[in-house]
Amino acid sequence: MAKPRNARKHKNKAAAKKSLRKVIKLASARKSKGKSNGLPRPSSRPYGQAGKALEGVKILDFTHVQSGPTCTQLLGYMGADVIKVERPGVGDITRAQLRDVKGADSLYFTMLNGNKRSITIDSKHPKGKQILERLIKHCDVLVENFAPGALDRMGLTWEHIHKLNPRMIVASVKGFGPGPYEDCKVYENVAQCAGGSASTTGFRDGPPLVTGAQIGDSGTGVHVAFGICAALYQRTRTGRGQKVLCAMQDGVLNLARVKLRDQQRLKHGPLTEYSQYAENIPFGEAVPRAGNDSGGGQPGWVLKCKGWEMDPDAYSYFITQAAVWEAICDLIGKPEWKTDPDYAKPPARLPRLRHIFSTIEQWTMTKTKFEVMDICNKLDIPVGPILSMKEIAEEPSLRATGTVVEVDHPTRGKYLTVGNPVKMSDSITEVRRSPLLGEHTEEILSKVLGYSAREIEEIKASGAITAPEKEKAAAA
Ligand code: CAO
Repeated sequence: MAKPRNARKHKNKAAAKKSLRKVIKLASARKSKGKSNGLPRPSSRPYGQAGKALEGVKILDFTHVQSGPTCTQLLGYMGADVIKVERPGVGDITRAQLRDVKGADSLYFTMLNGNKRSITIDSKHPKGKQILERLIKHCDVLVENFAPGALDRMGLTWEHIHKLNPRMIVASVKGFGPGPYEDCKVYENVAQCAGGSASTTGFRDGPPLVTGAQIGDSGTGVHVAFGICAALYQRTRTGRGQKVLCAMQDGVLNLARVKLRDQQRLKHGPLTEYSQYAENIPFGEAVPRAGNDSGGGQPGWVLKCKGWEMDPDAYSYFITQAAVWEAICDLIGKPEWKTDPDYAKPPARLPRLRHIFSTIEQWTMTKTKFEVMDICNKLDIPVGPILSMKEIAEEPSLRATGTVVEVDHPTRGKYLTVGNPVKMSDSITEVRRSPLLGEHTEEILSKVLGYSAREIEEIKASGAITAPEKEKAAAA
């Protein structure tokens, strides 16, 4: 039976309205997609309250000593959930190294393992392996710095990990990359020597020197953290993990690259900014040690300041930057050097740098290093006081920015640590103390991996997360 005309008209109108609404919705979705590139709209939350940069990223931290822990602590500072796996009863070897408080975790450990949770697992125990495999499935990144081959010997080859979790990023620190030394164990100073830092550090007439900054360990940890963040970003497109490797030799060389620059410059003549040139001492085939010469194009040197006779750190670094040469001449009472052809232009000054710096030192010795800083900075002359670790520890501005942080610890009390040196306006770092050995074992087994209370009791009884009494006693 035919419908009444009115009813049909009504239905057509409603359908037309519906399809119009659909078109408008589609168009506006396309429009907003086009505007935001398909990415989330900017958060309306105030800066610093929209979570942390790496929130949601889960790190299986299989690191020890310094290089790996530096990396995972930085990731923790950025908001990642870092689960540190340690050997039952012993833990990271640094817990007991260079101990200053009897029975408490050392500063070596506590200052490199903040913002982490600790679980003890015997990775060679069959049940321990099962737990590790669950962690691999749960986490985004595995970071390790075992000796070459150790991870494979645990049965955790790249192929196996990738099969368990194709999205997992496996990041490693090793001493050397593929080549003649790839199987060697490496510590900080070995890397400084192999990466070109030691041969170019120190005074020309002395032996090679290692630096106080841990460029081999901590420096490589920073490089790996960078690699992990890049791999996480790439994974958003590819959907798969990858291996990330930074060899300590390569990390040090990256930081010493200006010396490889100078090695190549040597072919074209002497390195005129090195004091050796001013002293008329011929250059050999390799970049020499340059004492306190500046590594850049502006000559510099360390100069004594008032009190140097008693205070080993009463020194200032002074840079004779060409742009402020006239101000330097006025400051040190040598206005005639502004026009003297032997001093007025940088190339003329190069053979006279020794005399120039000793003349400037006559002036700096009349001032404290902080007075030198105040006076010179007003004139735009680049200088730097040689700060002792005591001065750095007590410096209020470093406390205010969170670069030096005091943390409370249940067994050792308060200690200072270095907070996040990278400041971000929308990812604020809260520094948390390092965990006690195995402090979060049960929490991770139950809340992260979903083991039941009965299963946890079985795991405990199996010996996979607890150490034999002998080992516990040795570690205490
Ligand atoms: N359960 C059971 N066994 C564990 C374990 C756990 N949770 N964690 C580690 N182990 C085992 C490893 O499997 C390894 O056993 P195998 O030798 O049988 O394979 C053993 O502990 C020792 O590991 P390691 O060889 O890495 O440690 P080491 O003290 O002998 O060497 C270091 C230390 C740093 C020289 C070496 O790890 C290395 O060269 N790492 C790479 C470079 C690096 O990071 N160096 C910087 C260190 S900071 O100065």
